[in-house]
Amino acid sequence: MREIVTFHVGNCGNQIGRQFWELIADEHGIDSGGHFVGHHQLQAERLNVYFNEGRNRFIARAVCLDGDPEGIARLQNYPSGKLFNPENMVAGFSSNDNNFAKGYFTEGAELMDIVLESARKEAESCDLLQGFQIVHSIGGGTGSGTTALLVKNLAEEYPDNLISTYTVIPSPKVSNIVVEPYNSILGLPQLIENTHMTCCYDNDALHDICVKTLKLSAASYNDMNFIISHTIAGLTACFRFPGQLNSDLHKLYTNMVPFPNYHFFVPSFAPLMSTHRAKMTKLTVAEIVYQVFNSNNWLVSCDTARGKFLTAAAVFRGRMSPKEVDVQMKNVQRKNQNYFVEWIPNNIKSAICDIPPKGLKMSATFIANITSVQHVFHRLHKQFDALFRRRGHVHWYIGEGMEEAEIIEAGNSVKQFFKGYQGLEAEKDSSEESLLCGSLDI
Ligand SMILES: Nc1nc2c(ncn2[C@@H]2O[C@H](COP(=O)(O)OP(=O)(O)OP(=O)(O)O)[C@@H](O)[C@H]2O)c(=O)[nH]1
Ligand SMILES: [Mg+2]
Repeated sequence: MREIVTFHVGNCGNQIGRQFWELIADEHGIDSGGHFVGHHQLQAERLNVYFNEGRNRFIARAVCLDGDPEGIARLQNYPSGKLFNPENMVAGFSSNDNNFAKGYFTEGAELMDIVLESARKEAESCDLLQGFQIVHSIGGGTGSGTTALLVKNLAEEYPDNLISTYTVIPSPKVSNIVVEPYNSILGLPQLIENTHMTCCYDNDALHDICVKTLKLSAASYNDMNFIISHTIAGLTACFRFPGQLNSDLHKLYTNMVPFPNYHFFVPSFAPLMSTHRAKMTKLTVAEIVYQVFNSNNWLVSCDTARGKFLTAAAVFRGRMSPKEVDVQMKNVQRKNQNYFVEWIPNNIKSAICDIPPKGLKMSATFIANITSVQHVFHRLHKQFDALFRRRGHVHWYIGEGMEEAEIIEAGNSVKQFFKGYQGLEAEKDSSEESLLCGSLDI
């Protein structure tokens, strides 16, 4: 069996991570005590990809870390807390105060030996480890700094394994922590260099989905995490249930990433509808396909019509006709040929997993390696630049041993990175200019 080790880092990582495990435990028939109570062979067949089998019960193969001990205590106090191995719960003495430098150089760094030791134990007990997945927010001190350090160490120690991250991007619509652009810009270079796949979850887009699409009165973390954890469960359904396409991290990596550094994915999920609309809408394959390509369902704020798809993958869940899926997906590609780079043939892969998520008859999760993701980096860099030009708040970072030159270097490397996306788009023919302000024809 090809196993995956999961890390939750910081408050956000642990909240979303917990919800992810609750969802997949339920899908595999594991109760909160870790006992298998499922009714179907399919639920058990690939359980070992994510769960360790202990004496009479299954345990999440997860390492949960947070500078803040209360975050870890909270996690353990949930009914699902028993799914986790207490030896893999790593807490510091206090939060890293929204400071990348604390998470990377000082307080977070002190936890790294314990974290890596837990990871080693997990990796050694695997039959054939395929890689790691990390859930975190790049805005927090622990989520940015300690994740960056973790990724660096994992890349050095496990050069043959893949590292994927589920990365929450900060937005002023959701958080008022002024130094988040610093943390993001300082954390991104490690993600660019040392991870293989990064699925971005932009709180800006998630906020708008909650308020505008789902018509909720406000966007709470719980609501946003519900969407995020469902897309992680959707994407990993191919790893967790039998099937051929994108059935492990390596296959997904091969299909999705044409150039190693350009591995930042924009996810979308369907169905996403207000309760009112859900009552009026018949859920069909056509509706699901319409929604995943609709930028209102994209979990990153970027204009789909201002980019090109390098690659994409969709995971449909539920009982549906494969032919219908194929027809609908081909239809979108045919109508929007100009939005797909022509030099990667068959660049959208669709997999179908018969088992729908709980409470739905069908769903789809989609990830796009699309050049418009650059706009998120651009946005973060702009916010960073406005602060850094005035050296605002820099002393917090210098005080933890960072040098100004390191901040400058991180800023330059992110800038260079997002300019690289423009190079990938450069082949656009001029006839596309008229489409720039439009949207995909679905
Ligand atoms: N979507 C989502 N975003 C969150 C959640 N919790 C925090 N965030 C966002 O993540 C950023 C803060 O990161 P945290 O995870 O709270 O910080 P941390 O990693 O624990 O780091 P420190 O507390 O500074 O040590 C902000 O941009 C928040 O808006 C969550 O549960 N869901
Ligand atoms: Mg915290």
